[in-house]
Parts: sequence; C-alpha cells; structure tokens
Amino acid sequence: MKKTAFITGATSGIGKATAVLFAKNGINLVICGRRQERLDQLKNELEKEVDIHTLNFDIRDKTMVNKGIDGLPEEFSQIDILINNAGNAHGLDPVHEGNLEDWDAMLDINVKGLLYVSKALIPQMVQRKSGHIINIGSTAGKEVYPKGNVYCASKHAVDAINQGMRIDLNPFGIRVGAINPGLVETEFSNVRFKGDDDRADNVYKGFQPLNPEDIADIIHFVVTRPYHVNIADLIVMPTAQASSTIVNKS
Ligand code: NDP
Ligand code: 8X3
Repeated sequence: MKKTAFITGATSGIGKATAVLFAKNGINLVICGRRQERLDQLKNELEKEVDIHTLNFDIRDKTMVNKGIDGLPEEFSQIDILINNAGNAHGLDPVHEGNLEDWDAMLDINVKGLLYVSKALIPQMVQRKSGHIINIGSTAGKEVYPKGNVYCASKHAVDAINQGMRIDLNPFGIRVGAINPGLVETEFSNVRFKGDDDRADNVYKGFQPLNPEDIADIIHFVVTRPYHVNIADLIVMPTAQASSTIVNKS
C-alpha cells in the first residue's frame, strides 16, 4: 500500500525537492505552504504520479493549522511520514541590533509552527503505533555563528525537540530523526535578506553549495530504511564547508 507524507514548506527549496522525489517514488502527498499558486502548480506537476492534497496555512496560526489537518479528506487522513521542514532565517544582525519582528518570525515559525503541526499529527501515529517524523534542523542547531543568535536558537530548539520527540515516542515504535544541512542554495537567503538578491547570491559564491535535491535524496534514503533502522541525527554540509564559519571559497 502507498504511504502518505505530509511536507511543510513544500512551495520551495528542500520541501519542494522532497515532494518531487517522493512523488517519483510513489509516496502520496499532503503539501503545505502559504503560496497557493505554487502548491497548485506542484500538484498539477505531480498528480499523474501520486495522489496529492494541498493545504494552505501560515504555520504560525495554530487555528489554521488545526483546521487544515482536521479537515483532511479521508484518503489523506492517515499520515505515515511527517517532514517538518517549513522555516527560514529572518535577518542577520548582532543581538543588540536585532529586529524584534524577525525574532518573533523565527521563533514562531521554526519552533512553535513545527510544534503545532506535530501536535496535530502525532496523536494519530501514537494511536496506530506507527509513523516516521523527520525534523529539518540545521548546522545552526549544532553551533552558533556571528549574528546568527536567534536563528541558531530556533534551530537548537529543533535539535532539542527532535531528541524529546524520539524519547517520548519511543514506546510507540515511531521513528524520529533530524537532518541538519549546512549551506543549501534555495530561497533561504532571499528570505533572510528580505529580497536582496545580490546579497543572497553572494552567500553561495566561490564554492559549490548543496542543492535542495541533495537533501531530498537523503530524506528519501532515511524514510526508506528498514523499520528497525532509525537515522536519528544527521549533519550534511557541502564539501567546501567545514563549519558554519569555515567555507573554502575560491
Ligand atoms: P526556502 O525559503 O526555499 O523554503 C522555505 C519553505 O518554508 C517555503 O516552502 C515556505 O513556504 C515555508 N514557510 C516559511 N514560512 C512559513 C510560514 N510562516 N508558514 C508556512 N510555511 C512557511 O528555504 P529552504 O528550503 O532552504 O528551507 C527549508 C528548511 O531547511 C528550513 O527549516 C530551513 O531553516 C532549513 N535549512 C535550510 C538551509 C539552507 O542553507 N537553505 C540549511 C539548513 C537548514 P511559503 O512561503 O509558501 O509559506
Ligand atoms: C541554514 C544554514 O549557515 O545559513 O540553516 O544558517 S546557515
């Protein structure tokens, strides 16, 4: 029987690449994001291969999150795989110059939003005693870099939540693991720098960054391991990257 995956942040970058690869491999999808036109376009592209349902919500809004998940059509109501991917950095400023709205956005989306979706979907996994949750963390959840303060805090929180979920869901046979990428070229830096394309492009100049398909490939590998294998925590960087601050640029 086909599995169904629920992917947050499927309109772009890692989430979108994961949706495409899952569809190619026969995994039905619930794809989420705020940009409905992109969700519709992806659904059109992929629905020849698998069944797809789109959910439009701002992950910060727990009422919308719950309404969307409670209202899933019967054929999408059993979620086998949850990819907690939606998230972004907002700004890159020393802490004394930080923008409070950026801080709210990062903590509300990357931490609380991830929790809202998880809380809405985990009880069915507990009841069935099955499920697989992948939390997309970051190297920023393993170390802190200059001006990364609150983004790093949000990803350190994801690291803690990943561990906490694995402990609490262990009695129910639910697999929980995190994938922590380094530099991946997506819309991430455009969002961080609020549409400043030159500044965003500069982040990935002079070395070969990861692309979203590299991470999708790893996510698919993780979810296709035999049941007794749980990849609990994985860090993946471009070869040119050694840490958040050490990148071998030409
Ligand atoms: P993108 O900006 O390309 O994609 C971000 C996705 O998150 C979009 O689909 C966006 O959808 C969704 N999203 C953002 N805010 C909200 C919101 N308020 N409500 C619902 N959905 C939201 O970035 P990436 O693909 O790079 O990022 C995906 C994940 O990977 C994030 O958690 C990020 O922190 C993490 N990551 C990224 C790295 C990188 O270098 N790119 C490295 C390490 C981790 P929409 O705007 O349509 O709502
Ligand atoms: C994204 C990677 O180094 O830009 O989480 O924070 S980094």
